[in-house]
Amino acid sequence: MGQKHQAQRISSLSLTLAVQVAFFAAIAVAVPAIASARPPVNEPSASPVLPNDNQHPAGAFEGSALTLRLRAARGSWQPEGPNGPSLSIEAFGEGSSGLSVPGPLIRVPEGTPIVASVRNNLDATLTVHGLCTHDDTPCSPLDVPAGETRTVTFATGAAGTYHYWASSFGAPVPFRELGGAFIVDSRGGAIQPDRVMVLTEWSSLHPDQLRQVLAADVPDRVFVSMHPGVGFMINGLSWPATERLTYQLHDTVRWRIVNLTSQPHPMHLHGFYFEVDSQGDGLHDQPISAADHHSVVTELLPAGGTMTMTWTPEREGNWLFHCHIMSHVSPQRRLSAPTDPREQGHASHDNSGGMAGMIMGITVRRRDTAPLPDRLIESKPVRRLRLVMARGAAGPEPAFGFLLSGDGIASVPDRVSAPGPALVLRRNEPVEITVVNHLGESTALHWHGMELESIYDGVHGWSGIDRRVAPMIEPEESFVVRFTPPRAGTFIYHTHLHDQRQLPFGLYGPLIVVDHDETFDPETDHVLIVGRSGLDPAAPDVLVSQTPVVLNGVAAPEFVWKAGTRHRVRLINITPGDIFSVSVQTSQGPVQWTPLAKDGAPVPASARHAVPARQTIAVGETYDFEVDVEPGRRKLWIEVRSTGGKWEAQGMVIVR
Ligand SMILES: [Cu+2]
Repeated sequence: MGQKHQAQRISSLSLTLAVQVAFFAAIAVAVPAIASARPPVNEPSASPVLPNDNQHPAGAFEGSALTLRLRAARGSWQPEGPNGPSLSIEAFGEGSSGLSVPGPLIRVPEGTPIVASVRNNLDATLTVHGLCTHDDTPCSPLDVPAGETRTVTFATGAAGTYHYWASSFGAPVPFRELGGAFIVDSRGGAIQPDRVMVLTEWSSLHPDQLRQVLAADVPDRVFVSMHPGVGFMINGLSWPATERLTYQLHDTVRWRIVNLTSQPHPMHLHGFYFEVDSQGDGLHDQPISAADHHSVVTELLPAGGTMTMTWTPEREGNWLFHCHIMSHVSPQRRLSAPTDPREQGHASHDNSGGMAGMIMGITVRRRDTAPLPDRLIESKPVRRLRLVMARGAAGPEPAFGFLLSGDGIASVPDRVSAPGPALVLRRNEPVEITVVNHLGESTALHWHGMELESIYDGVHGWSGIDRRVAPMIEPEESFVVRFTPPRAGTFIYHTHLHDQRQLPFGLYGPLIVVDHDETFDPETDHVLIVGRSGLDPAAPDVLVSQTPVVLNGVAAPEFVWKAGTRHRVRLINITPGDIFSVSVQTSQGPVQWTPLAKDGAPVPASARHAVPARQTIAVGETYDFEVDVEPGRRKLWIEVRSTGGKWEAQGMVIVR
């Protein structure tokens, strides 16, 4: 099967999955936060469910075949560590030994015969998915009645990153904790060291409630009305209890990410680019050919999807890998003691950076013999800028924004800009930005996509080296950030406070880096930055999807583009948690554009050709396109829709 055909097949499979899980789509952004303070009471007799770091394959070899004995049972799980709440959940274990989240790791060389038995110690029939050969044949689920055991024998199929999962209430997609990674290593050749991360999603709803959700016309509304607690975990733990990964400078880091949740997750790596080596749907895995490789800082992992990624830590210090959907990482996802967003200013003393949920912390250490990491070359003239974070117009809700001044900025602005102004830097030119906080509340500022030193990365209480970590920027204080952008492209600056308030109040802006010989010409270079504005008045602590989507800060912006010339469009999504489809079109449908870059890195040559101007973009992603606008007057429309087709915002472009 051809590369392209295969890729299409995978994306259509993902699409089917996406349709199946549409009822879950709005759940995580709409969950009332404080409800998560009520986890179910621990069952005193329940066996413990331990986190699984996926470093020890399950099963035993009998001859050349792997014999695997899975057991499903109810147990007691502490995803926030030994001091956190105990949750009664259904989980898999191996043989008669302990239960774990994720379930036991299945990891075998390609071609290994597998004899897998599943013992069901739950009180309902268990439907098990994914215990199949990974090839083009369909995978029939295995039903295991309560109290019984079923055995299947199958071959591995192709090498890749897969998963298995089960449900005791007929869930149509991977959901909850009954599941694990299924890795098939290539036959022959050394196995490269890697780590496997399984993402799971917990909710406090019991199976009867979930069946009601499944049967509802508007399932997310029913889900929210039940006020569930919700959590997001990596390898069975929620930040800050997640495992800390430590690497040496210049290591090659390989990760396999397995999404066993009903939600897509735009996964973002701070400070470094990564390459996506393969993408799959749990049953199939498609390697990405070397010619199609490209570097990203954020990759959208579909619900039930998998990816394999590689990166190289080039600078020491503390870094993060996390989902960029705010409600998957906000402090409201803490099950033990959800933090009141308004208390966030005082939370800088703990080690959570004001976050919880789907986050991994990474520490990069210097080898003794390693060359010094790139530092600001002090002998070069440094451009000095001042970026003031301030309140704008008074009203029932604060409007937050920025004032930019300094070297190369023509005049000091007389009013606060929300979102912030395009901060235009030059590649390889050192810059020093003094960030001043006049907000009247604490904040932190992250330079999204920028390859800089850890201390300047903007995660308060975490970014930095050893004990020298970035502080929270307290009211009326400032923080000086220094970096030298190594590549030209489209990036973002945004608050790193995940209190669900500062971002929609306007604390974000475009960060543009131009090459030595380029100038940023707003006549032909257009930034389209998508965000959301304000809070839902009915739920002041929680952002729900009814808040307005804004394009460059307004619902219906107007642009003037010069006719008969080539334009560049820089598309940025920095909503709290949306995945949108953005198009540029006439009444006849989308115009044509040519992809240039994603996340500030060039797209592969194979993608540089004119395509209809429509792009799916998740929060934390940026895309650059080139558009040739024909001579003559006309109108173009920039449309922002949900991936389900719902209209969200629209900009008008007058071409003349
Ligand atoms: Cu997420």
